[in-house]
Amino acid sequence: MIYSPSLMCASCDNLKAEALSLEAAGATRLHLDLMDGMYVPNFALGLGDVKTVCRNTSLVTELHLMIMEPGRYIKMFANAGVDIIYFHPDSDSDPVAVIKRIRERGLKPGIVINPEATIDSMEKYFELVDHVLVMGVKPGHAGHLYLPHVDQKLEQLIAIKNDYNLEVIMDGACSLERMRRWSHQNIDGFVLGTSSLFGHRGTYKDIIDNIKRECGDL
Ligand code: S6P
Ligand code: MG
Repeated sequence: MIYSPSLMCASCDNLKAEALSLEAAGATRLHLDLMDGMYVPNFALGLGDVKTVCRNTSLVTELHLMIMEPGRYIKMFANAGVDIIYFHPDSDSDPVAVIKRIRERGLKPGIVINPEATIDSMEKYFELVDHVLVMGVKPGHAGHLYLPHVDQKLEQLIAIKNDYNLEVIMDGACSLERMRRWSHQNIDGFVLGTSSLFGHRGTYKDIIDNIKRECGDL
């Protein structure tokens, strides 16, 4: 199972130390949220933060772009050192070209499925990408409530993911209880935010160990 803490929920005063301690605590990937105030009404990490994290971890890094026209910036983010780039297909005029550009840089492409998007409308991208991030909340903020209708879409996606060799990760409102449930249903991983990791009592190691235990990984 992939456990990918979201650095926008960590202490931004010292992202290097946060990345190092999350890695030491047993995180298996690091999730980097980047916003432009246009595609979503918020801002999160910046390019400098992304570079800092990538420079200071040996973990795989996944960049979640919540920006308009992400295709313009693939080279910039590839140079920053990320391994996986997710984008929202409705944020670009030519999503297939974005996927191609990500691959040309030697990175792994992924798409993000918003709560209101149907699996059917996204299926055309499945054979082109390696990763799918399913939003359990509206993108743009941490700490929001899970939207229960996403359950049905996750089930639908999990049922076909092997046909396309896709990795499926849930982002947003991944509580301990929700992760326990989905870990038994062939999901590949979770983004850990305020619902399970940040702002909770205990060390990162204690909390991540407990999550792994609940998901049958320890
Ligand atoms: C939200 C962003 C996410 C959050 C994370 C927060 O737009 O893409 O990656 O950082 O999901 O988690 P939580 O548990 O606070 O909802
Ligand atoms: Mg995210």
